[in-house]
Amino acid sequence: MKHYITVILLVALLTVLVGTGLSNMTLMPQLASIQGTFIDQLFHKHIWAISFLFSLIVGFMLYSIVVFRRREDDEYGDHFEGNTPLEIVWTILPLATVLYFAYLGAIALAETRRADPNAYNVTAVGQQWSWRFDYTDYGFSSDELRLPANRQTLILTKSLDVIHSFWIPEFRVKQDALPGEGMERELRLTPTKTGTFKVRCAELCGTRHAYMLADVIVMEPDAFDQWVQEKLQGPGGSAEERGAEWYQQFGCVACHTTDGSPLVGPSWKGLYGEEVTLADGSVVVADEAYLRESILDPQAKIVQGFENVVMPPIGQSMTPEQIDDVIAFIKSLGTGE
Ligand code: HEC
Ligand SMILES: [Cu+2]
Repeated sequence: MKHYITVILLVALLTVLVGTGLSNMTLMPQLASIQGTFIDQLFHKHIWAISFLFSLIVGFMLYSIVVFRRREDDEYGDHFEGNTPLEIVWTILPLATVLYFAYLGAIALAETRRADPNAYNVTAVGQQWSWRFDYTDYGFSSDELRLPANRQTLILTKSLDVIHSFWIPEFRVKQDALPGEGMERELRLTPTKTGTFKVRCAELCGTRHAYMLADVIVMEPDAFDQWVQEKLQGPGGSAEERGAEWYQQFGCVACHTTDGSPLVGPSWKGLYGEEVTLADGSVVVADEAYLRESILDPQAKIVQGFENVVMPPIGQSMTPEQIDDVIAFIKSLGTGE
């Protein structure tokens, strides 16, 4: 009996030490959304559950190793087989714990999906290897995600090529972006802190997966409305300047450079008017028609040496004017001859 009391006290003490230690370590980035609070509450309960389990196992083990170690004059220990009451206890207790956590998890999941009827809509489009945000209520797109603080945004995720995953660690919640018609998924975000965060892709999606980041800027509602007004006016300037903007916004920048160094796709420097060798060995001149076709139907002509990467059909989400602007931008990067 004396042994049991000592071990129980030891386990209780260890639990408090380990649990307090883990709770005070900064295991997670700052919390910046309402949905994230439910995830953090779950984490908090898990930390105490694992602290107790750890202490139970390690406490019993250390105590036995020290107190019941073999001494010179020891006999062999008693031999016994099974202990029915103990087995019943260690089946029912873990089962009850797991069911309890499943229940907590289901409630937390429901809370993160709680809909605000005033939520406004943004479609997050993943493609290798960038994000684009379509503000469908307003009709413009952006390569950074700007959100007003303390208002819910309903994010629809989708992908143009492979499976990506939309994740802002400070907001905790995460959603896959899937390719294909009708495969959009919902994610609700209510940011609680202004500041700059990052969306990252949480699903390994190819060579430059680690660089698939986008800025998330949470703003005061007034500043957000002002930004919306600016975006609604569209980028001003010449066709080249607008083209440079689309180059960023539609994610061409993830695969094409403008300085001559090849990335995942060929560089655009000096591309216009150049003779391009295709995968089948034929040669074409990179005129406007070729560029337009390469953007709208990337698989029609494959450039030699780039057979292994599939350019996503981004051109289909661009307006003809935007494509004209991009072509003007490519022309401004010098001609082949
Ligand atoms: C995932 C990487 C990727 C992205 C993003 C991408 N491309 Fe490409 N692009 C390629 C690859 C690879 C090739 C070469 C193979 C081919 O012809 O399909 C290519 C070829 C091209 C060509 C022909 C280039 C040449 O040297 O003949 C043009 C023009 C082009 N892309 C335009 C665009 C535009 C405009 C965008 C953005 C709207 C874009 N690309 C986004 C990978 C990409
Ligand atoms: Cu990705």
